[in-house]
Amino acid sequence: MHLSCRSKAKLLAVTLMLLSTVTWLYLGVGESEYTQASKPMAPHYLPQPDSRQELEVRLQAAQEENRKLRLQLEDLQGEGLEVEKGLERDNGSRCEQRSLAEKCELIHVAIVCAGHNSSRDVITLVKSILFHRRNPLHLHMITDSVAQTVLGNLFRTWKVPSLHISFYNASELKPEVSWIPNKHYSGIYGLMKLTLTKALPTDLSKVIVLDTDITFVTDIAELWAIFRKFTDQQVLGLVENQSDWYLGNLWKNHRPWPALGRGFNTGVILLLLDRLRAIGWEEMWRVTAERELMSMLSTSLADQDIFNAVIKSSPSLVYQLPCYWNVQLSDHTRSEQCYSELADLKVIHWNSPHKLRVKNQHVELFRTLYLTFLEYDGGLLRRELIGCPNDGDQTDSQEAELALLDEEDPCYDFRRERLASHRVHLSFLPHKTSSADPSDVTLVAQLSMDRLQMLELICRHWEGPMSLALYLSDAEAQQFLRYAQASEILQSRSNIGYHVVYKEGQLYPVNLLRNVALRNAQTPYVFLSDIDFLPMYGLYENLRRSIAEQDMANTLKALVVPAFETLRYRLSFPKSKAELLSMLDMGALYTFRYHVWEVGHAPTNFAKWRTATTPYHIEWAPNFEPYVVVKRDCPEYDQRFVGFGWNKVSHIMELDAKEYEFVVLPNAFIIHMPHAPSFDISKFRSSENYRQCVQTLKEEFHQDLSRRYGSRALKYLAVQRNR
Ligand SMILES: *[C@@H]1O[C@H](CO)[C@@H](O)[C@H](O)[C@H]1NC(C)=O
Ligand SMILES: *[C@@H]1O[C@H](CO)[C@@H](O)[C@H](O)[C@H]1NC(C)=O
Ligand SMILES: *[C@@H]1O[C@H](CO)[C@@H](O)[C@H](O)[C@H]1NC(C)=O
Ligand SMILES: CC(=O)N[C@H]1CO[C@H](CO)[C@@H](O)[C@@H]1O
Repeated sequence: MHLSCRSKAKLLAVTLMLLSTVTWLYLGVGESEYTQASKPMAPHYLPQPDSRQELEVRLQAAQEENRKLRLQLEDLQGEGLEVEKGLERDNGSRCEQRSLAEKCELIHVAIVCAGHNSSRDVITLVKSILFHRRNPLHLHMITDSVAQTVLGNLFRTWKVPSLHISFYNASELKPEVSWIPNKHYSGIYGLMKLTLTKALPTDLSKVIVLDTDITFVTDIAELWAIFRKFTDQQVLGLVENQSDWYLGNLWKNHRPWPALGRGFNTGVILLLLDRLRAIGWEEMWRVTAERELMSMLSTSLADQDIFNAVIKSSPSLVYQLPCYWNVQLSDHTRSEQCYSELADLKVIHWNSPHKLRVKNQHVELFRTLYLTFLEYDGGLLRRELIGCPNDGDQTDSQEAELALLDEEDPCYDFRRERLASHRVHLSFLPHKTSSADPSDVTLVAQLSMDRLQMLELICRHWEGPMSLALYLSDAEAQQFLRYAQASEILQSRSNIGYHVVYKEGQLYPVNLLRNVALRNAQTPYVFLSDIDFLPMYGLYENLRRSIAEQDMANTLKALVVPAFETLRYRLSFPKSKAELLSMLDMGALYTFRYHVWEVGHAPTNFAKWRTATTPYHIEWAPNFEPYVVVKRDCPEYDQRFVGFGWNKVSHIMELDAKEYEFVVLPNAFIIHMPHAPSFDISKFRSSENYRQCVQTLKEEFHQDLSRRYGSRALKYLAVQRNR
């Protein structure tokens, strides 16, 4: 079937509109569910039964959408190519004939990225590039320390084949541009684009430079191919600025930097690095900037002003790119005039700190495109086969390990889950925990979407730092972002690290999540809690004092915080130990899991705790799983335990094997709030196979312990045999 370009554009539009409806419906449900929780609440807890099932259903719907969208977009691309081939012959088309890069040619892209917000934005850009690309890619990231940590970790865990990443330290480039006064929101980082000839490796001859607020609608290889059209003089490929800024007539006495006509936009740049180096680019922009600054005092548009001033003096340096390579959506632009057909559109540039709130007749469509990539399952992008040599060895070794697994093994699902590689986005929201307190302690916990409403509650009970791992899909991560940004309570806190672990596979990777939260705590001590617990008021202060009093720095101790539970959805939270004890006597509270799993906390010795006024030592016993405060460098959780069962018990056992001393705190407590049973618990209760598998994993864990800790660990094997 041959579609004309016009019908191709229409099909694209219809597809996206349809998707947009689904997306907003989907988000709408999510929002109404959480607005309830964002209202101020007394220390009561409102249950959300069935939310898990709803979530499952919604998730499946979203995944289905992802799949459909992908197929549709791929169809369009396939047809597009055929159409274009046909048109080459019979001429007279509005579709630009497209020439691509060589097959398997490595495409280089440079991006300056600093801070938490840009680290999030750039992922959407990268997803849109990966979605359309057919070539191996090398990303050159100029980053500050925040972005380097976030993105370094993200790409390492993402494991996209045929994607190479290099990081360059932005702090080291600062002196090159910090002398330039600048008023643009991109700050000093925008100016760093001027220094790329120096910052990037000298053997790199050309690079595409992109702002973080860009979305690709086509294969980046098409843009790369344009380098071939440069004449001998040309070193920069740029799109004209689509606003009237540089015409200098926006308001009275508006005096922009000098530019050729409307000037050029630097959101998308083709940089011919080797020739720029040869003509002395560095000297050229510096001299120009110094000269202009004598009369201009500062730049308004950062690097863009300087690029334009250089071009004004040497117009022959520029290859003017067709404007659809950078459709700029900012306040006073005339972006619609740029493309006559939606199908011509190649790159959308949001071009404003207030993304998505700009005027353009197609803005709904653009918004949908943007949201699509925002929520697109990044995991799908790693399965793309590029078919070029040296496609990521990582995937090969992972596949080799997977291949070794026996599918007949009743624990196959567990073992496979353990090999799954989850993308991890550390510090999804800005935060800083810099504390000089040597006794400082971070609350460590993990959660998924259905426990989001606990965050504000915990914030009311714990003012100290928190490190939280969130298990989310890409779409849920955006819901979480909106939730967090709308919550006054969460916004008022800068000491919470939210680390997103993206969903993959069928089983809940509980210990992976705990380890992500644990490893990314930034204080010397951690309180290993669970998201369903509310700490007593003042626990943060209490723990820091206890850490100092117990000389935790010079001893190997685990401080036990006794755990209680309420089965009541509305609980007036006890303000003191005395109040707690009387509620215990009245049956408003119980010791944790009293009815279902008493052994889990029995060693805490609640009878003794009632009257204790000083910390007391207790002995480990089988199945003990208390909530403890330990040094941050404690052993990690064993990730073979996924889903429900034995995930915490194994950790406490290992602390015991390492000879941690368990000490119960007499004036500290936490209370578990009720909730509907989680998905994995139901599975555990209903499946004989699941239980047997946990048993098998337990045995393997015991064997590992004795291997690592020798005769000391024999007691665990003995315990197991006696059961
Ligand atoms: C191709 O298009 C050009 C410009 O639209 C036109 O002048 C030319 O006659 C066309 N050639 C053929 C073979 O149709
Ligand atoms: C990051 O984004 C948030 C929400 O949009 C905003 O309030 C904050 O100022 C941004 N931070 C920086 C450093 O731009
Ligand atoms: C980047 O450079 C700065 C200044 O030279 C240095 O303090 C910092 O540790 C470097 N960061 C990384 C991640 O190498
Ligand atoms: C690339 C670009 O759009 N540059 C500037 C053009 O002018 C507007 C002002 O109207 C600036 O906001 C843009 O940054």
